[in-house]
Amino acid sequence: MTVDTSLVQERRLVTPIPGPKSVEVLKRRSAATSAGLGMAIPVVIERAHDAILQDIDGNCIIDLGSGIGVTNVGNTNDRVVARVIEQVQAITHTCFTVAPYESYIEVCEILNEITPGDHPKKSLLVNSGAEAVENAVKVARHYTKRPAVVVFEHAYHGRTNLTMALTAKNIPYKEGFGPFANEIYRMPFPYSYRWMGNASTITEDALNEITLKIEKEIGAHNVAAILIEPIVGEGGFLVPPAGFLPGLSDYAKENGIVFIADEVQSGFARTGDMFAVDHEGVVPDMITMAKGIAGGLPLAAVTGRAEIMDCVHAGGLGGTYGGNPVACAAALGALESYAQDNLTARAQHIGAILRESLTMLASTYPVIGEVRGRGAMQAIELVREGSKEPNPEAVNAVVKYCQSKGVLILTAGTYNNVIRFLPPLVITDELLRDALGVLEEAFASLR
Ligand code: PLZ
Repeated sequence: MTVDTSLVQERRLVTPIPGPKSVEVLKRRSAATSAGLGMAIPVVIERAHDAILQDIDGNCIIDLGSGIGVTNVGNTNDRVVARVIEQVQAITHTCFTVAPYESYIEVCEILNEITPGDHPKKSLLVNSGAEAVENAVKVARHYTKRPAVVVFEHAYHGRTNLTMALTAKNIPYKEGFGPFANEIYRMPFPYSYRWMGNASTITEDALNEITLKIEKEIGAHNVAAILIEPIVGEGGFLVPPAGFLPGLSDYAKENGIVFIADEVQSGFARTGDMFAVDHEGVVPDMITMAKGIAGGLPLAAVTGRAEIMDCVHAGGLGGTYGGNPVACAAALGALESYAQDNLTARAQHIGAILRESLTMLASTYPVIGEVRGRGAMQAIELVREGSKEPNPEAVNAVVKYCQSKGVLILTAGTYNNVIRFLPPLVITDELLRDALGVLEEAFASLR
């Protein structure tokens, strides 16, 4: 069955944002949904395709967030939609641990193939990034028979009890939600823009400090896993300095520690390589994936060394919905798109356009303290002029301006002062440049 999901890839405003129909439905949102849920843009979306979101008032908004790095292959991607329609009519659910189906197995075969390293690998499918991280930690502890987990400043790993403990930032993620899981140890992260030490020795200094802390405060022989985002996502798109990830991964290997790369946000062609660790040739023992994996359907995965993934007794891993057949079909469509539509090259191209334009903005507007990122995962950190003091007010003003003109951008950062760009990798150059023009107007309007 084919359906027409197309939408003209053009920004178009027919009402103010939010329009009258959105305002009405948003009243029902407030009345019916938990106040604990945030909202980046106050409009109600009716349909979407590639990089355009159309709201119920008919406004067409440029999406520079991809639903937080999910719709890398584009919203309502044709390959995803076709496979989902076919699958949902064939099987809606059996539970893979009750009665298996082939699409789950096929997704795992592909993940075992495309994740870094040519050692034997095995995979597990679950529903969300947080669940993938939880399972990676569970398996690493079971395998090593050790309790401790090493994580980093600025890290984000999810909202479940264990993953809140793994996450660094208190408000909004942790405030009032404790007590948290124990045996989690947080290490400094080499945030180069805010590093107090010597910039030229940041990698060695950070690694020395971390390994010393591990030796003195935990004991390396007690550490099951080192868990790290190869590019810190929610924490503000922090790219670790060259050599840091390889150094950390070597240290893990020397000490029998499972090295887990959380690629939930940085994975699936986003950074211009299939995975962010690929840029430095780092081969993690386990990798957690979600978001871009299935073009928007809820699916997540853990892939790891076969001997690690197989250490658990049968029945030790699972879940009712993990690897649902419709989500797996979507993943097969998305994975086909990564393989066939040259999306790593597109991410590099988008990255170059973003980088050039953001660097130019930074040279005109001193409120932009730093431009950073990799591929189609770029960010700007806003500060008060002449200092590095975080400037979340400027972020809010820029975001509001962009929204009012039909451009959706997302924020990030421990200090709430980062604007991040995560466009669908299928965004056209014209649409991206149009959005960047609006961003420039937003900065001009700050003055
Ligand atoms: N690990 C690196 O980025 C999810 C969070 C959105 P889930 N990031 C978006 C929000 O406000 O809840 C994320 C991530 C990294 C794990 C996760 C968790 O993934 O699919 O949201 O559980």
